[in-house]
Amino acid sequence: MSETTTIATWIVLDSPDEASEYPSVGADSSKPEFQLVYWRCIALFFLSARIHNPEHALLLYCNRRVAEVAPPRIAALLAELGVAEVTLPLTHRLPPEAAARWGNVFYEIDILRHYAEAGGPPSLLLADSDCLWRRPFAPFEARLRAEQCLLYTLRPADQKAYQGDVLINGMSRRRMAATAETLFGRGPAGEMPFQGGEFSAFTLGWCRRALPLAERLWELARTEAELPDAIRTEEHLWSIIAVALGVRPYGANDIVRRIWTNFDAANAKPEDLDLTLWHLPSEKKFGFRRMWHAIEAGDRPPLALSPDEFNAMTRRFMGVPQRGPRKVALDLAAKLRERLALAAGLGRVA
Ligand SMILES: [Mn+2]
Repeated sequence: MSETTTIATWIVLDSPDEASEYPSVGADSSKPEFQLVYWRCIALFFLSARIHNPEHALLLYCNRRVAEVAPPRIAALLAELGVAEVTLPLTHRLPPEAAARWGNVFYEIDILRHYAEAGGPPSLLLADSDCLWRRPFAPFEARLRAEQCLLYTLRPADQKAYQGDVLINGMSRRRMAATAETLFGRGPAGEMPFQGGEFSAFTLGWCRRALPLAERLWELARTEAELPDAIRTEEHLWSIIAVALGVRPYGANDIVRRIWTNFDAANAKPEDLDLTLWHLPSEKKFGFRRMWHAIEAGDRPPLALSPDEFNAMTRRFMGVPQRGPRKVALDLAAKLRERLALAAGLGRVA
């Protein structure tokens, strides 16, 4: 049993009747092209995790057997990297009327429950698959043991419309604060912090304390599925639980950042080069796709890349801190191809 944190991500393969829209990927999450976008992210997530964290256990949660659903080359890479697999059905899904977007994200409750019940590693780090490792996690192990839970808190500058009444992906911060207060007797000291769902790291003990709260919030989310200002995503869950259990805001903000690299909202900056983990939501179909193809076509085995070589690639392919002219041209061409395909009614991933 590893004494270090297990590094995990997840993927849910939706069937056509379960499909929903994911704004930065496409309109139908049951399509193979949609799912391939995520498999490439998973390949690079774990490859970067392994290159920077040779001793850490790696784990993928999936609702199907990886060997049956992953593209064969990606399944082979995951095996070579030593990525373990937990096959876990998705049992927390809001009705389609309430979750036209991001229908899968309450899978994190299934993961919390599985980890709380099955036990195992002393701590779990759960990240979105569209994240890339740039440095080792080891320097933060002691902080995680001391604080029990580290979360990434969005700063007002990182989040459009940050006033209390404004819905952030379907729920206002005012309502999140009131929910924490009403259900768990503890509201925020000042402004309600908004926790990004892309990163959470917690100990087994913390997970066992958080699980009943998550289940209670899930009940509420289901009852309020028709309300305009209610729990819609895992970020609302994390934000409320964090306040209820007194998790310090900004605990992981020097580890990870949500970096926008796309046309109108780019906010990458030189300091991002110091981070341990990059979350790159707008690169799923651009940087991740091209970098995976480059690695697949490369003449060296992926694990032969040194951490520095790998970081040079992620910097170039993801355009952090800025996009080079070649990436700008390729991104524009890819966007244009996508528009043309849509216009032609080919129904490709948008
Ligand atoms: Mn993401």
